[in-house]
Formats: sequence, C-alpha cells, structure tokens
Amino acid sequence: MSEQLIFQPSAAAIAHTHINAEQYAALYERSVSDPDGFWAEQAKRLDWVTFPTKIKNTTFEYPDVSIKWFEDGVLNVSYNCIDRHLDKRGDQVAIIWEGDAPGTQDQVTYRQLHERVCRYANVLKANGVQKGDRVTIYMPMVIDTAVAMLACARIGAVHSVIFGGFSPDSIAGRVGDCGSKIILTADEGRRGGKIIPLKKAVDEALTKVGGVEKVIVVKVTGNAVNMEPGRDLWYHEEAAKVSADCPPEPMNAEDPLFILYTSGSTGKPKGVLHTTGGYLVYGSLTHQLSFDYRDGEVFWCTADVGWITGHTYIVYGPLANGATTLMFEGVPSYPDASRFWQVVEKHKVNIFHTAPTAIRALMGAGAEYADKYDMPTLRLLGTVGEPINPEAWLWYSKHVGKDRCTVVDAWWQTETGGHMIAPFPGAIPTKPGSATKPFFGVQPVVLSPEGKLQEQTKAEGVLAIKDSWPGQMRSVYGDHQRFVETYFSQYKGYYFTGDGCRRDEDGYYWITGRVDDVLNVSGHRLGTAEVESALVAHPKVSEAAVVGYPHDIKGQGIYCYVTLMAGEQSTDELRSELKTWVRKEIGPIATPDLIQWAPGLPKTRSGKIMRRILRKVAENDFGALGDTSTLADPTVVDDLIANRQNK
Ligand code: 6R9
Repeated sequence: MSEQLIFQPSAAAIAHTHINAEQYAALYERSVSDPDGFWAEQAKRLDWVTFPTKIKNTTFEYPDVSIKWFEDGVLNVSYNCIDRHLDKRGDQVAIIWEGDAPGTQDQVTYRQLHERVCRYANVLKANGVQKGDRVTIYMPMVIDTAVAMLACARIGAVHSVIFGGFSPDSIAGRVGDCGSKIILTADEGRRGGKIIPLKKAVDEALTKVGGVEKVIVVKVTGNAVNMEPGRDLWYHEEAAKVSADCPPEPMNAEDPLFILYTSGSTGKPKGVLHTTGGYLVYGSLTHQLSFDYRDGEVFWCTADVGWITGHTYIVYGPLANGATTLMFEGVPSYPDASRFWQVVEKHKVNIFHTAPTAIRALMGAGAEYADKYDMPTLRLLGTVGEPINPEAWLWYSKHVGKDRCTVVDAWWQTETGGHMIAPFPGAIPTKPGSATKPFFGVQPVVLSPEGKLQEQTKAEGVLAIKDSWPGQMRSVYGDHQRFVETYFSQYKGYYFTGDGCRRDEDGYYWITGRVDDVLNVSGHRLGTAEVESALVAHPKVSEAAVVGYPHDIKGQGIYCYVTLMAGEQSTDELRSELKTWVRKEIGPIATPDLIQWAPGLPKTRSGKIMRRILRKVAENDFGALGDTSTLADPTVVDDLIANRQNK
C-alpha cells in the first residue's frame, strides 16, 4: 500500500533547490562515468594548500582493497570550517547551543569559534599532543566539544569521540585500542534533567587501561569532581596559559582525521578510520545538497556528536559550508514532548534532522505537542539512523512539517562518512519509508544472499556498493585486515553494507534493516556479540544468545536468551540484576528489554547456535521456524516457544 504513495516536490522546494531533476540525472551519470572529472570539480568547494592532481585511486579487489582520494592534495579541516569564513561571515553565528534546561543557551560566531579552537589547540600542544597522536574525547553536548574536535583537526591530531552514554569498560577498550595518551572530558554532563558523571566514568576507565598521561577537564556543571594530581588538569586553567594564535597544520588529504568506534557483527567495536580530504568534500557536499542548505539558514541535527551523524552533520559538514548549526544538550521529552518544537521556534530553525525513534516516541506522546507550534521557518525535515515506518514518516510530515516541508530520509553509515541514498529535495519525489535514490558517485547494487547480482530494476536482497566514494572509511584503525575481511570478503568486488533492501520498479531503495548480527536500537548500533559477552561475564550465566525483535519505539528491542550455571535460580530479581549488569558493562543503550531463561539453546550438531530460530521466537513468528531437523536437540525449540517473554 505505502509503496503507492508518492509525494512530488513542492513548488517551494523546486524554487529553492540547487539541483533540479534533470541536473540530478545528468550529474549522477557524470559522477559515475567520470568520477575523476566530477570529483576534481567538487574538490574546489574546499580551500586547499595544494590542490590535488590525483583524484581517485581505489580498488575493492579482495584482498588488495585500497582507498585513496585526492592523495596529493594538502589542506586543513579546521581552516576550511572556520578561517576561510572569517572575512565574509566572521560575525555570523557558527554554533547555537541550546541547553538541557529550557532558558539556558549560548552561541559563538565564526570569529569567536576561531579564537576558541586556536586556544584549545594550543592547550593540546602545550600538553604534548603532536600531529598523528590520538586524542579521546568523552564530552557532553556543549560547544567545547565541537571546539575540541576542531582543535584536534587544526594540529593534525586524530580524535576519537566516545558517546557520553558509554560505560567505563567501553571507554577503556576504546582508549586502549587506539593508544590514546590524553582524554578530553568534562566534570559532568546534563541530559533530560539528569546529571551524567563523565569525569567519574573516566576515572574508573583509567583503572582498567594504562598509557593515559593527561586528562583535561572542562567545567560544565561546576560540581566537585576528583582531580588526580599530575594527571588531571582543568581546561580553563590551561587555556589561560596559552595564546589564541595557532596556525593550521597542513595535512595530506589521506592523513587520518578521526576514529569512531562502531559495532559490528563480531568481536569488539571497530575503530572506523576517516581521513581528511575525501571526508570533508563528501560531508560538505552532502550537507549542502541533501538538505538543500542555503546561506543564512539555521540547521539543526539532534544527534549526539558521539555518533557519525553528529560528526558530519553537526560539526564538519555545516561548518565547512559556513552554516549556523544548532547543538542541543537535551532530549526530546524533557521537560515535555514539545521541547523540540519550542527550540525550532525559538531559534528559527529552517532544517531539522532527527531519528525515527524520536519521531515514534513523540508520535506516541500525542500530536498536540507538535500541533501547538506553527514553526513557520521550517522548510525541510530529515530522518536518519534506521528504517522509518511509513506511519511515522507521514506523522512527521503532517504534524511537524505541516504538509509543507520536504522529508529527507537519508540512508548511510558510520563507514560511509556521509549520506549515500537520499532524495535530493526539489528533484526527487519521495515515498514514505524509502530513502529513494543514490547520491552522486554512489552505485548501489542488490545482490542475492549468495552474491548474485540482481540486474532487473525490481529486486530484493542485500545492499552492496560497487565503487568507492570520497567519504568512505579507509581502514579499521590498526587492523587493515579486519577492514578488508569485514566489508569486502563476503561479496567479492563490492563494499558490503550489512543491510538488506528492496528496489522497486521505479528504482527506489527501501532499506529493510541489518542482515548481520548487528542490532539497531533507537538508531544506535550494537553487536549481539557485545551484549552476549557482557551477559556471560556475569558469574551466574553459563551461556547467552541475543537477538533483536520489533519494538514500537526503539525500532528493535534487545531479546536475550540466558542459560544459567547449574544450581542457579531463575528469579525475577536475577533478571533485573542482569539488566543492570549489562547496562553497567556497556552503557544504558545496551540494557536488555526481555530476558528469557533458556535451559538449552538451539544448536546444530557442530555446536553453532541457530540464531534464525531465536529470532523467529523473539518475533513471535512460530509458523516460520523453518527446518529444525539439523538441531542436536530439536525439543529445546518447544521449550523456547512455551517460555517466550512479552514484557
Ligand atoms: C548514519 C548512521 C548505520 C545503520 C545502517 C542501517 C541503519 C541508517 C537509515 C538506516 C534505514 C535509513 N540506517 N540510516 N536504515 N533507513 N535512513 O545511522 O550510522 O550508526 O553506523 O548506523 O543504520 O542499518 O547500516 P550508523
């Protein structure tokens, strides 16, 4: 039914757009038939110390995968995001900050941002940070976090931002993996009226990992925190000692810009490595075109900077384009479900960008919260992070967009650096639930699970990409082999996304979700293996298997099958203890929703857990269990069905 619904671009969107339908078709064609010519032209959007002469040098051939863009180019990301705007828009607001508590706000102009970034960069230098060093950032949603990221970029240090909701164990793992000697943090963060003890988490993490020499602490709440003499320094004291003059470091286009850890289907989170030139060309171009951004507009992306969406569409993309970007410290539901809409009106937001999970939660709270606000400045609504159900899309369009805004559903990943499939506003008609058509340079293909290329337009299978684009990740930090194996070994010659998809008769892409063991909980990626290893670390647990199941608000919920050690009692107390345990081991986003006691797990005779069956039971889809005859003990399935959890 929903596939029949098509929204043509509005007259306003057509009048506003940078790229109309004909231009999209022609430019897309050029971008894939002459990538060198196309991207050499696009590279001109940045200021280079040395403009590149070599544009694309990439191969997806297993096992020799290698990705280089603009490889003889030299530039600096912070210069492109700040300095080059100073003449024209030094006094324009670069970042608007809206605090967690209504009534708290702040802002910096491009000139003020320049001063703050230079000063922060000098603090890093004075504390021994050099080009190429890894700097961990574990900070809340405050302006200083964007400043810290840009300060790293200014001196060529490689930042690794860790989302403020992650646990001490998760911090320790990430700090150890990239060998970071310095951590930038804050005393505490604020979110939804609650205090987040960031410094305390760092202190605990540092009892589990060595090598960190300095911790620089920004004062946010001002509450007392432990300061370890010789290791911990207050940012404001360090900043008072240095000048605000710090020339940008000339960087090769392929020098690392940042590492961002993300969950995969196996093992520990991977350090996704992005480099300088390609990432910024791609991030700034997608920001401009997917949102049809124009000078003077206020752009708000509600993501946390700890995720890729925050990197590309709060910080780097908008600032490279000289935009005014809004950073929000709070949550959609605090103090009530009208918070987003108040902020849109207060700061006259033109482009608003959030996640399906937030839309569904707000929809659940009732349309009246959005209906009270006219939001006359709003022009475009973005959604990202997980598949959006057509009902939520239509609600968003009607109650937030008042049937006059373009809805842009953008599919992409931490690994892709920027949008990959998304409607060009004013050029591509939208269909609720479909991310629509590929961005310039992106060649999606649909493969059968066995790897056969589906050449007909209408097709279903797994989503892979045929050739490289500039925003693509270059490697897994410190483990290139893992990069090659994870993304290029299963379907030779392609980048495998891990997502399933359908392509309809109009060539529109409909992402159906992950086909691997990655969960997407409220738009946050989580490996089932991570949750399983947290569970089995509990002394009473002998075995655990984790799958996703459909959840009204979160998209996917976390369903755990747990086998206890012999003699342990399966009580409700133990159930809540295990939930708290996982929450503490990984972070609140990993808290199990449902735990089912499983005396036995369905295993093949070779001992492999048959997740397909576990998924079906969790989904309450018993009719489709498929062949269970290869199980070592088929009777465990009856027990699993009989004891399925609902709440
Ligand atoms: C940007 C981001 C990536 C995974 C991706 C897919 C899902 C993201 C989506 C979407 C359907 C969209 N995803 N956007 N699914 N429609 N518009 O979210 O990166 O955290 O790495 O997650 O999220 O499953 O593979 P990341």
